[in-house]
Amino acid sequence: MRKPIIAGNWKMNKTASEAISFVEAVKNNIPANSAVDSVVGSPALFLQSLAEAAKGTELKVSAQNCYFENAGAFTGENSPAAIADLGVQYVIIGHSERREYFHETDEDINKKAKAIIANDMTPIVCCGETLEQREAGETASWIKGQVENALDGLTNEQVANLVVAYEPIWAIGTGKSSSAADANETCGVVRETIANKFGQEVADKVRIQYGGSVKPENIKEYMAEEHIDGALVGGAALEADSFLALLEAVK
Ligand code: G2H
Repeated sequence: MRKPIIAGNWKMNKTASEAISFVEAVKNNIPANSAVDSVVGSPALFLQSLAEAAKGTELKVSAQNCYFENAGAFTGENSPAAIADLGVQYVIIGHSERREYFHETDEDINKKAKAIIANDMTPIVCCGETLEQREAGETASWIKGQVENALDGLTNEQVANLVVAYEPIWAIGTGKSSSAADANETCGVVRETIANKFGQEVADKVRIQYGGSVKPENIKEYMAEEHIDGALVGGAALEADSFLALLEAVK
């Protein structure tokens, strides 16, 4: 049985006081004996205060990005070693917004995955196709390539313990969610790709999230699908009430 994982991705939203208010409102209200991992993905600026505020609770903190070197002359970047030292447990990598606006490549994402794991954190590795690719029937081959490249060189154990987030780009922040059946089909492609490269046992363990306009009203449909083990949620994870409603829906 794979434990469900719900991760909020705030993107570039909130001030420091808004971020802390969210964590204070959420951290002690996570469903008791929760059968779901609850994660909040914050801008780097607030990671330290959020990790301190969430310490000892069921709420875990995620960065939205990091660099792949631990230290050096990389002006403006954030070290995975320094992020881990704050008590942060997850890092989202390869989000389509980072690939598109900041020109991140599969190779960067692979290096970041290795650096995150080396610092005892869990990568949430994003993949997803554009509308043009979907309409051209290229979704499966594109996702297969992204997953193979992102995970290249990792051990079976490392892959079994990470999280993959499938986010069709055309469903991100648009209100146009993928149907649960379509999302499941592509999450199945992710699992099959992992099975072919790392073996069925690893594929059975790895957790795969769906992301793209998930909200409390539709999350149950996704979670009912065979290959969907959680959600990466943007807009509907910005407010504490909505985030808690997502957790309640899957507990
Ligand atoms: C997809 C998702 C969060 P939203 O990017 O990663 O955002 O739920 O707003 O579509």
